[in-house]
Amino acid sequence: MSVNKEVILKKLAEAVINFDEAAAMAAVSEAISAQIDPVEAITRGLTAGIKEVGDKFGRGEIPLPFLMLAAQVMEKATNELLKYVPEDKRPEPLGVMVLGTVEGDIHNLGTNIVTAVFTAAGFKVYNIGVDQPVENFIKKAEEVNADIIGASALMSNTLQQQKFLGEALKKRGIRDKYIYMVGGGAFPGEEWCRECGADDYATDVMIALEKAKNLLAERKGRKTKTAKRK
Ligand code: B12
Repeated sequence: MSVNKEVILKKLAEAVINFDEAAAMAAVSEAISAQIDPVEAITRGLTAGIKEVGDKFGRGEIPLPFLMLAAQVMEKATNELLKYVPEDKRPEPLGVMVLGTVEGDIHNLGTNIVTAVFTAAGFKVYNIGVDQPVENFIKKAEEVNADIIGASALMSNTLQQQKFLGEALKKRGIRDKYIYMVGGGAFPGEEWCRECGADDYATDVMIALEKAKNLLAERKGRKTKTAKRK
C-alpha cells in the first residue's frame, strides 16, 4: 500500500474533522491525481473523519453547529469524488432498488453514497429521500416493481422504523416479493437485522453492494429452478 495514499486518506479525514472545506477540496484533488479509488477516498477518508466528529459530538466535546459544518464539508467533498466513480453502462439494470432514510431521520450522506455507488455498478436506484414513512417505501417499490428495498437509519430512536417496514411487508403478504436490506451508521448488527425480518444489512457501501449482488443472484437462481420444475 502506498504511503502517499494513506497520507491523502488522512488529509481527507482531517479536513472533515477540522471542517476545513478548502483543505477537503485540495485533498480531493490530490486523491484524484493519485488515482485513488473515489469510493475508497469516501469510505476510508471522509467517512473516518465524520465518524470521529460524530463521536466528539456524542461525548459533548463539540456543539451541533460544528457537527453541521463538518457534514457540509463531507457532503461537498463526497459529491466531487462521486463524479469520478466510473459509470458501468449496462442496457438492462442489474436490479432495481428503492432506498430511503426512515421516518424521523434526516441523515442522507450515506444513502446518497449508496445511490451513487449502486447506480455506477449498474443498479437502477430510486432514492425516495429522508424522513420517509414505511408506506412510502412500499408504495414506491410496488410502483417500480423493485427487486430490493433498502432502509437507512442513523439514530437509536429511528431504528425501530426498519422493523416496522419489515412487519408492514409481512402484514401485506408481500415480504417475499422483495429483498429487504437495512443499514446506516448506528446499525446494531446481525441480531437487529433478524428482528427487522431483513435479508441482510451493511454499514459500508461496498459490503452492501456485494451482499445485494449475492442476494439477487441467489433469488434469480431460485426463480430459474422453480421455472424449470413447472
Ligand atoms: C453528519 C451527521 C449529522 C448531519 C447530517 C447531514 C446529512 N445531510 O446527512 C446533521 C448535522 C444534520 C445531523 C443532525 C442530527 N444528528 Co447526526 N450525525 C451525523 C454523523 C456525525 C455522521 C453520519 C454520517 O453521515 N455518516 C457518514 C455516512 C457516509 O455513513 P452512513 O450513514 O453510515 O452510511 C454508510 C453505511 O451505513 C451504508 N448505508 C447507509 N445507508 C444504507 C442503507 C442500506 C439499505 C444499506 C444496506 C447500507 C447503507 O453505506 C454508507 C456508505 O458507506 C453521525 C455520527 C455517526 N458516527 O454516524 C451523527 C449522529 C447519527 N447524529 C446524531 C444526532 C443525535 C443528531 C441530531 C438529533 C442532533 C440534534 N440535536 O439535532 C440531528 C438529527 C435530526 C434528525 N431528525 O434526523 C447521533 C445519533 C445518536 C443516536 N444513537 O441516536 C449521532 C450518532 C451522533 C452522536 N454520536 O451522538 N447529524
